[in-house]
Amino acid sequence: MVLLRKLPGMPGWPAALGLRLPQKFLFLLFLSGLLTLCFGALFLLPDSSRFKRLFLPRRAAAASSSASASSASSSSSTGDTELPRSPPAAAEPRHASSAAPRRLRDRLRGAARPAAPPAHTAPGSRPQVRGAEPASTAPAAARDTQAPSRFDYERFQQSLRHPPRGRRPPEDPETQARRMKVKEMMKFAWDNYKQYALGKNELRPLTKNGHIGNMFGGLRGATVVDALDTLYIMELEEEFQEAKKWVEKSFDLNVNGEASLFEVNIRYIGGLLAAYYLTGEEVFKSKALELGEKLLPAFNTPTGIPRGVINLGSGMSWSWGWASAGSSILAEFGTLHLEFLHLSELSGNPVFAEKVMNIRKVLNKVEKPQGLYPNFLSPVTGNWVQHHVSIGGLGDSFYEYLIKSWLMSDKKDSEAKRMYDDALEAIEKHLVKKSAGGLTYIAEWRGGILDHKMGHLACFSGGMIALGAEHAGEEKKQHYMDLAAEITNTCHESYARSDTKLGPEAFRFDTGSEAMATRLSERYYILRPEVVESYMYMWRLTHDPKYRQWGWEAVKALEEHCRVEAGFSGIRDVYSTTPTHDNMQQSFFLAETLKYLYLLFCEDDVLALDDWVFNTEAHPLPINHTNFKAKAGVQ
Ligand code: DMJ
Repeated sequence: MVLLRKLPGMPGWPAALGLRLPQKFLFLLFLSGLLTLCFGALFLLPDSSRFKRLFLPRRAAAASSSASASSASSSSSTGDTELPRSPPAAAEPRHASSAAPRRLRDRLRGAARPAAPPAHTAPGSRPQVRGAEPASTAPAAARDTQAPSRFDYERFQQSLRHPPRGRRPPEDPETQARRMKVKEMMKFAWDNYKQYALGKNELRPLTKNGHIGNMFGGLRGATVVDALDTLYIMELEEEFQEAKKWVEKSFDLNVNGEASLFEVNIRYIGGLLAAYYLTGEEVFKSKALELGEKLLPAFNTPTGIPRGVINLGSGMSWSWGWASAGSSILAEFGTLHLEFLHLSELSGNPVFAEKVMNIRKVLNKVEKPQGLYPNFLSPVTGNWVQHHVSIGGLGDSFYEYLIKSWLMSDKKDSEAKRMYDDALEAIEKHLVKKSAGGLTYIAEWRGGILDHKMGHLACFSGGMIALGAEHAGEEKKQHYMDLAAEITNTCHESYARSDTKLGPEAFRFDTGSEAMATRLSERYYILRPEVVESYMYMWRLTHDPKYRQWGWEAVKALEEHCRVEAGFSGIRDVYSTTPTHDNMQQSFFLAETLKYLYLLFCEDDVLALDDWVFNTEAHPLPINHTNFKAKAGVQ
């Protein structure tokens, strides 16, 4: 108004309209009211985030839209130097409204459909944590920023066949006591981490301080994020709230360091996704989506096969120095599928699903020696770099994610199933062997020559083969169940034959040794989960009590040799009755080892296998009973 009156040759509006003083006053009042109304309306309009970016300082606007992957990408293209550095993947179609076909978007808007009646009503079927707020009851402003995805959390909850924490504790008192013992171990591990290392990545239980390491590119709190779902499932409510509070207040994603794409995905993205699906707390979803965006530049290679290392700040990525000829690792680029489909599901942005579907395309194109998948692939040419095959380290979770992709798609992703079946057949033909003492093991393959060694990591395969056996053709079912049982038995032997009753990092079947480490450098145990993971699956799928017994042996050994004054520590030699400690409480001990042990002593409806698949860090991700939109990518 002031400006208008001063413009040369232009009288002020009221004067121009020939108004007197009281009328002028009334007119001004009316005009200022009108202006206030218009300004307010901009913020109330359905798609107001665009206007918010105009009016709010850039940083605040970016924060308000970080809940949606697509809006995050648009704010990163502003060129504002105060914003987190934008990944150079901006050319990707990220926004659901522009890139996703209408059909997909419509399916995302599940709200229009009538909600199915709840499949269960027992306590635990709804978020039980204080302050939990399902997505559909989030404040209007928060809903605005998530408009592209509109993931219907309540509908998802209703699709579950069992409450995630089950309906009742085990009836038999011994099993119940064992379950409570594992819960106590988890509380002990968490309490000590909280006291001495909260915000660091791991606890050093001997020196009572934190460890940061260089695997997570400056991200902190690996133990917090890895522990969230275990705390929730074990009903450690207070501890869960402590962990959640840390994520809300202190989990900073604006970091600038070199991260392992694989580790960030399985621990952080997997942990956050699981925490979101279990509780409906928006903070977990928005952090997972924001972090997922930061991983995308790793896929900018000639083939789309991601490189192993990424700087989360600059988006630059490269291959591990130790990986031959700049290659990418099978178990790393092959262990993204489950999490990335969920990122697309929750964000409404198909880009994540597209990235992992492309990996599959490349793998299907390249020739497999004897039907096997070597561990090193060039992200430039899409060819194998070395013919080393292993179901342990470097290969392991690639196979795991094939069968789990099929299960997670509610058995619709037949391509994944076919790839798994073919891979397992080749593994059985070329790598599965029987020792002189009758133990079945899976050897490693180096250009056609067998290395008769099995790593602790390879012991997850008992559980995986059992999980797949359930769904194999009639003629193969029993055969695969037997194979799974034999491998799990061999892994148990590697524990039983040590002085601590804990297994070594690798054990061999050559030079007269059977299921024992022969090299000093392979005698350590770092609280790994794979053996008890297989016990858990074998128990669930056979109900043979020996698996619970073996799990209990592991609990006792952990208590005796790994529990120290301020937490749990790995040990350097499983064959020593007085082992020295490595002073490290790994985050996967809380995410996996203790979770699988706990589930071993639960009823089958706790994180039931017909509702959930576990990612390779034991974070539960839901099976797509309600027709996840990302499945379109699969088709
Ligand atoms: C975990 O981080 C995951 O299970 C991964 O797949 C392999 N190794 C560790 C635990 O041993």
